[in-house]
Amino acid sequence: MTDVYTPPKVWRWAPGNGGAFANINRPTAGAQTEKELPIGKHPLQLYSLGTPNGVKVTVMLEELLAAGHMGAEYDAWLIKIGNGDQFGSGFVAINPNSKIPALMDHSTSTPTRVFESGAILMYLAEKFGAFLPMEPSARAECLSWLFWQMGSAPYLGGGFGHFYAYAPEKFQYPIDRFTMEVKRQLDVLDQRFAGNKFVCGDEYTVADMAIWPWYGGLVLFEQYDASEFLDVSSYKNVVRWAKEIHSREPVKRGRMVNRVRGELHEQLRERHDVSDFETKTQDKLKAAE
Ligand SMILES: N[C@@H](CCC(=O)N[C@@H](CS)C(=O)NCC(=O)O)C(=O)O
Repeated sequence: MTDVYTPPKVWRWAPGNGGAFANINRPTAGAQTEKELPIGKHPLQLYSLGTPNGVKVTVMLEELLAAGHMGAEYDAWLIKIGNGDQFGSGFVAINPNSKIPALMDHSTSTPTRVFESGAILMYLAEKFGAFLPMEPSARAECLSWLFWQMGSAPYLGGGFGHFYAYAPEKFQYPIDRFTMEVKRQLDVLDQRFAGNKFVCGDEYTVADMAIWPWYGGLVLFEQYDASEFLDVSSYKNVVRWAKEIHSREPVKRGRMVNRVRGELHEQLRERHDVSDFETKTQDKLKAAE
């Protein structure tokens, strides 16, 4: 590193010092604009975007529906975080932390808000009695991996992804620091999947749904353009598990919802009905224009 930064006594915000996310990030919380959220016809209203944190929840909802839990029908509304939708008053009322995903359950006597993807997965698993074991030891194992993901992914996204892919300049120190950590995490998973079909054992659970969009994205979908840099193909057990999860139809559908990047036929920007997968993907909407 050539430039040496000496921190001032007191840090002060200068608009624009947030790198790639400078336009939307600031050091304060709370609503910045008055904006109500739309409410659709289904019991569950999801306000999200097809990032790894968003995909966890749409995969869970599609899995619940595929397993016959029709109370999991949902409307998925698009929150454009690049435009600052997460700072509208309606969104902040559901998530004071202004981050997707956020869920409202209108089937309870007064609507229930849930934010943080791990909390949403647990809420849905408990509400429908699915994808989270009941037996205490198996449940503890599952929750351990679910919370492992919640603690680990910020090193992958906020640490490695930010400094390797998004930071305005490449600095060796943070890239070394977070690459080492992400490779360690991949090795944790690789060792786990050496003897287990799914992360908690034989059963597919919310922990797999939480881990897959992040670490599956890394080994299957060139997340951060880092496959070669991280030598992801050497984590053979993670690749085997990631492919197995991706072969599930509900996972394929969940990955399409609120997606705004990639192939047009894989982008279902808003989902209000199961038929939308056939009729409302971006390729179909564009062809009808
Ligand atoms: N721990 C949170 C993280 C959520 C999160 O970081 N969401 C990002 C998109 S993946 C976001 O909404 N960012 C908007 C912002 O930072 O203003 C969760 O798992 O729900």
